[in-house]
Amino acid sequence: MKLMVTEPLLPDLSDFDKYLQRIWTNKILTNGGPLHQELERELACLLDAKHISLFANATLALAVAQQALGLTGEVITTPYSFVGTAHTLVWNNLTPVFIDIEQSGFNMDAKKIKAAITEKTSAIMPVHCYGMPCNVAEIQEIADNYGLKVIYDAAHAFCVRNNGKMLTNHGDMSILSFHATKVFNTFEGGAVICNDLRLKQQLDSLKNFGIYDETTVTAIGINGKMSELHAAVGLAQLKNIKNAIALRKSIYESYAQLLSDVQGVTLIVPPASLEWNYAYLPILIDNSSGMLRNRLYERLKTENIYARRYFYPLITSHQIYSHYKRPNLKLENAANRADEVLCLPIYPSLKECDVKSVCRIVKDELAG
Ligand code: T4K
Repeated sequence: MKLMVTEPLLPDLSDFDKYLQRIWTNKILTNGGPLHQELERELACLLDAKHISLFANATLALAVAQQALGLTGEVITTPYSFVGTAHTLVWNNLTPVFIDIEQSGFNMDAKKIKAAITEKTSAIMPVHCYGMPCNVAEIQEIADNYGLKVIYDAAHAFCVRNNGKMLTNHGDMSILSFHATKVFNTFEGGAVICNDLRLKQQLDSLKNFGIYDETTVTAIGINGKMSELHAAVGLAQLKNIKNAIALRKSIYESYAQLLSDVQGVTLIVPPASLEWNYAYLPILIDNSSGMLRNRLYERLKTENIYARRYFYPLITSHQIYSHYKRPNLKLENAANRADEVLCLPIYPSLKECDVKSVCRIVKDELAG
């Protein structure tokens, strides 16, 4: 049997069916229908969000959010992310300016932001990688001092609380992904969280072609709407989400215990202030230029275990991004992390015996 890096959370079919009955009865399939509205309300409550706008996926949500904030010129971001993060900037004719991540950790190094600011900079777009919090206080202070917007790619940060506050309530906007591979999924989907009603109205307009009413179009929008079917999946998923995160936590704890005595392997240790969502299980393999990590990755594959190297290669290592690299902005930590990281399988239905098998192979390969 194959073990993949993740397996999607699926709702109980009978719960889902109740929502399908409602769609079939009221015949509203999309365009902000009743299930869409209900999911927005339920998510706002779960995530302590003032305003939330659902989208067809996080990529469209990021792109529309950048337009709603009126970003121009350059946006400071991280090379250690999914390519979609940077793609959205380029699609909006913005220039991504990549800065390094922290020496230990996975997120943008706030200390490196100032050196990247120019007269063209309009925003900072950090990523809460694996749902681990960025240095939100320092990032906000710099943004305030320089008059910049902050837009968090929080694709991994569903339901993460730090120091008692939802991580998605920082910055001007936070974007969540509800893709099949995420902690909470609507098959495909995403959302923008913000504190400003005017921005929420703008997001809602932009994701619906900029239509104001039957005869008035006020913005050059796009179709970024979430359908009623996807909202139905989301509503049915919500019934089980806390349990799903609890199961992820216990799987993380098994890994942490089983790998604790393995030399050269480092796991994320969530600080006491953090209520994490255990979205990913990245381990760092202490080695030079990724050789040992790659050997382990291949060995796991031969045993039918499909770990993933999120995020190798760095965004800036792709030819299409090479000309965005700035010689004065070194990306050494990000390059090292990309060579060290391996994300092991983690998902609510993963069995304890499978965790043991993965750890046995990790130990065996690294000892050999
Ligand atoms: N920002 C960040 C920081 C992100 O990580 C992402 C997405 C985005 C923005 C954009 O969000 P969306 O626009 O997608 O909402 C996956 C996902 O496709 C992608 O959503 C995700 N990040 C990225 C980190 O991972 P791949 O290329 O690894 O996907 P794939 O198809 O290889 O799936 C991984 C494993 O999951 C498979 O081996 C098996 C399992 N799987 C996957 C799917 C799609 C299933 O069991 N069932 C499924 O339906 O990119």
